[in-house]
Amino acid sequence: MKRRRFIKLSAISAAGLVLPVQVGCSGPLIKLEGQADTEPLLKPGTFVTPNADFYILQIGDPAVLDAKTWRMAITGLIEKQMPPLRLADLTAMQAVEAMRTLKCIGDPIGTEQMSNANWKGVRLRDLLEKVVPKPEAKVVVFRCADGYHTAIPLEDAMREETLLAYEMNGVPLPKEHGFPIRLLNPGHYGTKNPKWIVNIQLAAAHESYWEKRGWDPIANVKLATMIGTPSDGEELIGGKVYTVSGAAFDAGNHGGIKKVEISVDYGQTWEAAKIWAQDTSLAWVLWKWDWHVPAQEDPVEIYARATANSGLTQDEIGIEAEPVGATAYHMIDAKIVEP
Ligand SMILES: Nc1nc2c(c(=O)[nH]1)N[C@H]1C(S)=C(S)[C@@H](COP(=O)(O)O)O[C@H]1N2
Ligand SMILES: [Mo]
Repeated sequence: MKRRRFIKLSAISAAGLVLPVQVGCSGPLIKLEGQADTEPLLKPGTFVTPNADFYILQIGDPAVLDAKTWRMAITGLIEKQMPPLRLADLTAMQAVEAMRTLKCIGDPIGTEQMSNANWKGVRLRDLLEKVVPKPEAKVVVFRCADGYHTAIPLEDAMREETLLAYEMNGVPLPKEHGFPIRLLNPGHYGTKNPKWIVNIQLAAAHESYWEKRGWDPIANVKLATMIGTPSDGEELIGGKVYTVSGAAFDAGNHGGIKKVEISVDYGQTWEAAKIWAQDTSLAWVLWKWDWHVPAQEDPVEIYARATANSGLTQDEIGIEAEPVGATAYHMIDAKIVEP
């Protein structure tokens, strides 16, 4: 029996504070042709994660901000000054709606710090064009009400997909997810998606909260697959069909997900899973595979790997989460039992 070998072994430490995530709500579903309305036996069972189920990670307690008194100044290396922005100034601008998946850089392989929502907000570049960054400005620094701070390259800030969001699944951002404003930075792990923003500063350079603690300043999302069903240690009934299911995501960094494959024979042979829900490459894909479980008692390891449109396939051997995000594919242990 094989277990994963890592290139680099280090203690697992999550970039953020893990709070309990509840399960069990239903949400809207992006359907592919011939697809049923809900997939209650799959995990994730909905394409859009309901707000109450969306993972939560931060360095301390959520900041509690009042929309009436909240202001966000844009400062630093800019040509034109602008009075601090009020929430109404942002909601009066041209709005953009987009599906985006967030994933934590500190995720050990296959854990569930990955969720997908439908967001509404404004393009960051629409604001930056108003203040006109000086030529020396190379990064955009976000300072947050909980003391968190992080920076992204100006080039990334000017991408048309980079959004300042004020709504999540049709409601104002919940307190836990950054009310009133958070950044959605495509292609990048959660660390680069700051919540409770109170100041935006154009600067030449900046060392962010997690970089000071050893984490990757770039934080590009790596190709990832997660097995949702079965869970580790689950007993599967021999002789029946069991639907193995999960999610895969590359945040568009490798051209999007091309296929997901499953192995139940220690990686000797791979079966194609069916992608049953998807949007752009900035959102996860959900997949499933019906397994005719052999009718004999046996321990079994289930592997799932994704291949991106760039041709990159996840390998059994990879790196652990710290400091740049995990890469190897997901494996779980299950057990076939007699009916
Ligand atoms: N202000 C602030 N923003 C933050 C953080 C934080 O600690 N403070 N944590 C980051 C991390 S590590 C992650 S994974 C995402 C998680 O976003 P979510 O809680 O909305 O899922 O928020 C990011 N934004
Ligand atoms: Mo994170």
